[in-house]
Amino acid sequence: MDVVAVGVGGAGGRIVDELHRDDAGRSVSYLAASRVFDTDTSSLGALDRVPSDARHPFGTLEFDGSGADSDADAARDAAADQATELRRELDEVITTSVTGILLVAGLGGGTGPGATPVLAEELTRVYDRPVHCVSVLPTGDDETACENAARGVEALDSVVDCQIAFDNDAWIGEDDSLEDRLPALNRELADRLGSLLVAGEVEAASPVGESVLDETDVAATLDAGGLATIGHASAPVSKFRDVEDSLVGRLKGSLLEDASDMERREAVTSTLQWAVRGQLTLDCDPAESTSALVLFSGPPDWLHRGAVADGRDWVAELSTNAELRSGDAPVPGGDSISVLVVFAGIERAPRIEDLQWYGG
Ligand SMILES: Nc1nc2c(ncn2[C@@H]2O[C@H](COP(=O)(O)OP(=O)(O)OP(=O)(O)O)[C@@H](O)[C@H]2O)c(=O)[nH]1
Ligand SMILES: [Mg+2]
Repeated sequence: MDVVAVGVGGAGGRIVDELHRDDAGRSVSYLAASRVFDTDTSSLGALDRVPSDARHPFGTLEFDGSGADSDADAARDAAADQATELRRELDEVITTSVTGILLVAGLGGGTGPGATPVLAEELTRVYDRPVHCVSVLPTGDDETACENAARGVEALDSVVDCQIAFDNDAWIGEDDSLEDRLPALNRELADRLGSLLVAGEVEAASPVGESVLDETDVAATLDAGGLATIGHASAPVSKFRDVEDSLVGRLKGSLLEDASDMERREAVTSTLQWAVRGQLTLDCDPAESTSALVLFSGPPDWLHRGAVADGRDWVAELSTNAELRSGDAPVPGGDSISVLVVFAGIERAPRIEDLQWYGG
């Protein structure tokens, strides 16, 4: 897809910053442009990759440029007063080639959950493009944050096409400090979003897979609405070579085309299982999804046809109620195998039910 990413609030801005980094490192670009809106001018100033003229403070009269301090109602009112101005900042970048608008916000503070639904409503009113939101959920120890998030998820549910959820709580160990972990979490999230947004965007010169996803498959998967969760795993193919750790072994290991049928099968199967059973961005039961997507990529020799077909069947069985789209993307000369899975159209997930208890 070719998206305009719009960060709202501190977390939104930092994640859009990471999307720029991710996009710059890929051979095909998915990021047409970005904008970041915040009530806090110092958060805007601390961004790295988002161009300066793409950073816009708002609500400066109300908040004096120092953020909404978790007051989501006040942030919503400030955004509503300036909705037209904010949307106009996007007019010049939402060109005909743009296939979607990706809002990004942490829903535990004030600016994110307050302003994002207002902006989403304004954008869906004016543009005939899908509007998706990356909704970051707070950790479980702060009541105000949980209440803001519960209300934010609900307000966004009625205005955006789909919310791709990222649950900080599931990604932070008991002894971790959130602050220390944020850069790594933002990188991981940007990497998964990037992998999804480039799925189906192939370089002209690259070989075609057995079954190919195109960008309309990504849009159609997210079109299921509700919540979406992304799983991803990647492993060097050398990991699946049964070679002793010796010089001879390493030389042998570099001859990837020598991999046995069993090694190639194992590489596809275990990477898929890590993608689904490792850490999804939001924990959920795939059986709750109404649409799903799975994409296998790696060196052409390693995309074992039988294992890819079995893997697809396995995902279809887990997501029994979902329409499943799948594909493979050969990466000539690549040295790792990766699997991306998406479950969308989810209405129920344990963490969302926890949050609803606060927002009820
Ligand atoms: N994954 C991730 N989560 C973040 C990050 N920064 C903050 N969060 C989470 O998102 C929630 C909202 O934080 P911010 O985005 O800073 O809040 P805000 O929208 O700027 O709202 P105010 O500062 O109150 O105006 C916090 O409760 C954290 O759980 C980030 O960089 N990455
Ligand atoms: Mg802030």
